[in-house]
Amino acid sequence: MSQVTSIENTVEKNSKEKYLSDYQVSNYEIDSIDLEFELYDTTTLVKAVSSVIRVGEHQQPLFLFGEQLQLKKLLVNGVNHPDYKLVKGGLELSYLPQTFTLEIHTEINPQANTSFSGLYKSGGAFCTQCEAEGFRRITYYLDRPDVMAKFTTKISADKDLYPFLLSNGNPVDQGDLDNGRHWVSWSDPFPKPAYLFALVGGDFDCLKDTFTTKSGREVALELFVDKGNLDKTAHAMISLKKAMLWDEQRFNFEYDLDIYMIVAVDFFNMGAMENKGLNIFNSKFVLANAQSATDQDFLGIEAVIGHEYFHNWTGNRITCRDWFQLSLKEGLTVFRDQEFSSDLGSRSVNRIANVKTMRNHQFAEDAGPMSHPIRPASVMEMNNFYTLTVYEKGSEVIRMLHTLLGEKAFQQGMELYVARHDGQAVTCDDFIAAMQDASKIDLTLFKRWYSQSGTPNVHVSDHFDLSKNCYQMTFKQKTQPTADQKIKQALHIPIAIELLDKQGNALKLADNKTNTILSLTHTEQTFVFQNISEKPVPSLFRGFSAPVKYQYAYSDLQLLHLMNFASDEFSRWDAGQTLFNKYLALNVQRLQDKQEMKLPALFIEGFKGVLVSELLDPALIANMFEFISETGAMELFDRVDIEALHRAREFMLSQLAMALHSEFVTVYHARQVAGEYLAITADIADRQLANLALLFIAKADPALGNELVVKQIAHCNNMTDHLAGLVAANSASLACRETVMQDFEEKWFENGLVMDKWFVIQASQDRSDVLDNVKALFKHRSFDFNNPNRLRSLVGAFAQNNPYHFHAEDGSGYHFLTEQLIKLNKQNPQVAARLITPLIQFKRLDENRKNLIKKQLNRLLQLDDLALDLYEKVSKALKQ
Ligand code: B3K
Ligand code: ZN
Repeated sequence: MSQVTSIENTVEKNSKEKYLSDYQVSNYEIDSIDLEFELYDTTTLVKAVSSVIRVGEHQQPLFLFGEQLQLKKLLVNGVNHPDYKLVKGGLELSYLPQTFTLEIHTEINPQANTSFSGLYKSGGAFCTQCEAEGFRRITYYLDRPDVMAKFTTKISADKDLYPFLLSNGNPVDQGDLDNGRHWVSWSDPFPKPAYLFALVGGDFDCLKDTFTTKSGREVALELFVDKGNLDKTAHAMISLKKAMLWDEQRFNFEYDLDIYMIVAVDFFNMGAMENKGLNIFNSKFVLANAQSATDQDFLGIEAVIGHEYFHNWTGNRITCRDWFQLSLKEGLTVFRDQEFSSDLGSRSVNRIANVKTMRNHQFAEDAGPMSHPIRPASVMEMNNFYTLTVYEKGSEVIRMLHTLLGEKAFQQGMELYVARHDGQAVTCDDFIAAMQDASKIDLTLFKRWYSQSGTPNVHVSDHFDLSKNCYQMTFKQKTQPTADQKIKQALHIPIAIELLDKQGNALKLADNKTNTILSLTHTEQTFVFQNISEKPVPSLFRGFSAPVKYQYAYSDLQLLHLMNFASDEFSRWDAGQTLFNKYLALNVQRLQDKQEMKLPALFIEGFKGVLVSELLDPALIANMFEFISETGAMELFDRVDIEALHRAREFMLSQLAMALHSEFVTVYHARQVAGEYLAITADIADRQLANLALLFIAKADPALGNELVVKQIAHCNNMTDHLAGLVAANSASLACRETVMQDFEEKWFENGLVMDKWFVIQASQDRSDVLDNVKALFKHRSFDFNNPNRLRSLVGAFAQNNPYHFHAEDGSGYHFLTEQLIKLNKQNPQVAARLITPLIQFKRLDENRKNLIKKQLNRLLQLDDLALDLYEKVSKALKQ
């Protein structure tokens, strides 16, 4: 079929941007698709037989998406169909009957697929990644989420090399073939969009278990990992079973197939993928034992296993009509996984972690060139919109709904959503409609959160009238114009508050309650509180009740009051952060004015009170001392002075370290966890606090720090404490640094996931030759440029976690990152487009740095084969 691939048939079809407002229902539907794969490394054959139905009366052609495919055969109702042409991005078929069977044979090359989208090889195994638009790299298809079909899959491959052949749904049959090959067939009874298709072929170790659902059905659970890794699978399996139970108990959602499989692979662009019945995971979010994984890894695994499992209802059973609706499934599923982690562990600690992500990263995205609402209005490359905004801010929007409705009405809304839309591909509006109808709360204004980008600023002022026992609070909201949207309107902002008296008691407000939710719905609004007999200290945005920045003219004493008495632990932490940020800004200013930096005694005293507290959760204490990152702090300034910011932050940490030295030493010893390693909340909290103390001890007293680090590394029975030792040794350049780093490398060089931690430390070092070191590490025996995890831990960590050196005045950091992006542009554009983030968020930098960055971005723009993923970000950044 040579005419098929001839270039004459190729015509331009798409312009670069796609718009939500252009959405049209598909002019054809596909009911079912039967796939057959003959797996070979470089020439895999795919036969796809679909039953297609024309929607309505029209003579329009059928356009099927396809990329990197070789068309081998095309039949309509069993006979050759000459009326087709290959066009850019796909295949166009004309003169089709009303309903027909479409048979398409394609050949693909998994071995050559370095972008890890579609069917590719991870190590020795075949695997797939189809979200968002990877299925079109497998066969020509209506690859859009609102086309939902029943899939069957038959796979054949060499039996020795690929004893396990997996796909979605339930296993049906299997058999042997000639030449040492075998086959397995699968059937998925639930209609699904192509992005949820998955296939795996490989040789694995398998951990098996079962889960009995609330209606008494037994589900087989199978976890596949590379051979030799079975000792690192228990935690993932336990997490899965916890997730299945939790989803039944909290959301009344029961699993629907007879089998649930998870496969861990080493080469994967993101964290994991929720393919129906066959999740594929980055091995980072599966493999863990005490020796190889930290407490944070254990918690991350639990969260991601939960997240992908929760998608079975919020994402798979009910999916997105189009990709602009991505937050429909992602914001909601992140909310659900955050609730899962909070119900299982500490709610406040989880809340703090989520807010850190918002403030340290999402706020910058919302203020940068890629700013978009949680439901974007236009997109060039869909993979660029799996963002902190769609995911994390999307979850904050769901959380605000939860706050406004309360758990009961929220769950009624969920129930109605499922009753209305199970088995459908729907929109964010459909979700809000269900919430509104179930709760009878008007969400018309609230919906604006879906279409407006940017972080609102809320300015709070107050007035107390003693003669009338009356306290008034005035809130003004304003959202600055963003790159994508000039005009901003008022949003519905829920503000959870509490008013504290001088003794630290919460005052009674309406209904005898000590806290309340105010609904800010206008640009400016005043709320009046009667029967207030003294001027209170307001605790604002308790639990981060809205994803906003807010200002109130707190005095230092008021912030200390909140740190001590706010009933919400998050608010205590938040007050500490506000106090820190205030002095950070002041000290930056002092440096710029060539004055001496200062930290008042009351600041130190306030934090001392926290550190020695017997009452506070040790994890909360540790969090109180984990201040805004340098990257996050850049958001606090209109013009950021990289040098001064770095010095001021270091100064403040050193002051705390020196002033509270003996307290840190006491806490360090008091919080040692004895006995067997357990990743349980209480032990995790103690380790977190002890290791935080170690960091401060090393800063103030390197000799003692060195002694403690060496001892800790020699005696610990887990990765958390071992790694914390390395981090302390590096951050304070302790004498043992070289030795402990080398010993670690010797011990772990064969384990890429563990070495990622070591690469991150190398890339995050505060030393003038750090970039040379990073470059040299490209030759390290554990480094592999083709592995996205390795790239993120070396290149990503340098660019993202080491702003002081990445933003070196000579532009060397920018040049280095650009070099890597050029290499990755063709090889793996998705990963490249993730790594570029710190290079496009430059608007707060000085002119010199801005110009250096623009020079590098222009270099990228001039590449003749610049991938759309990078083009979208580079062109938007340069437009700023
Ligand atoms: N849905 C996937 C992410 C797919 C990313 C495609 N570039 C994982 C998740 O959010 O659960
Ligand atoms: Zn998700």
